[in-house]
Amino acid sequence: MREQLAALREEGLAEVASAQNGEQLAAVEVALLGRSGRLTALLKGVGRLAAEERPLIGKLANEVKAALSQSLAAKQEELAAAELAQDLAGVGLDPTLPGPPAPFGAVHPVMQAARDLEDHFSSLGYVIWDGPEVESEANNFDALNIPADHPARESHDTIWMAEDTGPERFCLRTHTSPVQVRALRELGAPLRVVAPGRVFRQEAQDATHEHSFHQMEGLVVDKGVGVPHMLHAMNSLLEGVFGRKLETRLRPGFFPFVEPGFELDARCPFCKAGCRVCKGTRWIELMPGGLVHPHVLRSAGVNPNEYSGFAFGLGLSRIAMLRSNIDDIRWMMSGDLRFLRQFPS
Ligand code: FA5
Repeated sequence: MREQLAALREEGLAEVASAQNGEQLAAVEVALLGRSGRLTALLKGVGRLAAEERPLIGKLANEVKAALSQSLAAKQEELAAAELAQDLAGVGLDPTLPGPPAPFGAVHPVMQAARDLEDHFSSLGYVIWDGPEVESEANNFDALNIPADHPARESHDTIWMAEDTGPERFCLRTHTSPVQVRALRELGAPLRVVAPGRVFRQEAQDATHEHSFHQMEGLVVDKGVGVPHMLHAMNSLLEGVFGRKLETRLRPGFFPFVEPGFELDARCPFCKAGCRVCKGTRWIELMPGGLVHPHVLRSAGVNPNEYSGFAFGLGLSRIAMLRSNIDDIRWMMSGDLRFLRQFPS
């Protein structure tokens, strides 16, 4: 039986090698290793062998089977590659040519506005600073002089993290102002930073209000900084981002972390006599700001007798709306390609 197995191995390997295509190879496999194939037929004789011969023959049979299976697999790969090459040659395809270009996305209008503003402020010597979207209650409210009973801390305005995270409470930041405190603590005074980023509020949505939107914080702290410096920064940023002078108005505004506080509004570009975007007022609230409250400077370890500063919180999503003529903020997060394709970068 040893000789028969050796012969099966030699002949089998030769048959595999001479197969011309997949069909022939399949037939060779069945004839060699199939249920009624030559190996099975041979092994039927094992029962007639002496008991001590049987394990040796069994081992040899396994080796033959493994050798034939291996060569069948290798041959199958070889034939498949040859068939593919033939198919490609048949259709005149050059596999070395580059494929069709992948479709490119574009930069979202909010990010386009953010990048332009970052360029504008970098050119004025500001540092771009980043803060986390999950923020501590201490940074989001306490350090900013927002009192413990301020309505903004209520759960219908602020999205709080689960309360079992420890003694400190965390929330999704409701504005980019906590980055003022973080930047001051890390960089110290004097400093000039802008911090773009996403913020979150429990908000009834409408054409100008989203629950997740973008702001850009600005903070300048130095000796002798005052309101004229703030106004210059605000107006120059609007010119930088719109490429022209916008009609704006400044009115008093209250924020616990600035004193005095202001609101800068821009003339609504969508109407002449009031619309749903400006809610009939002809003005769009764009950018509050003011002189940094001494409490904020002190929370960050800066001496308010030595330094003063201004801060502003720009509604980046609203800037993008005005700039790109988008009359409903809800388009921004819709993920609708018909909307996004209108803003190639
Ligand atoms: C603030 O968030 C203050 N942190 C801004 C600030 C910074 C004041 C520094 C003083 C000094 P306010 O809640 O008004 O303020 O939001 C700032 C701007 O974000 C608004 O003028 C508006 O343009 C935009 N904004 C506010 N709420 C929404 C909303 N739900 N959806 C889209 N944009 C909004």
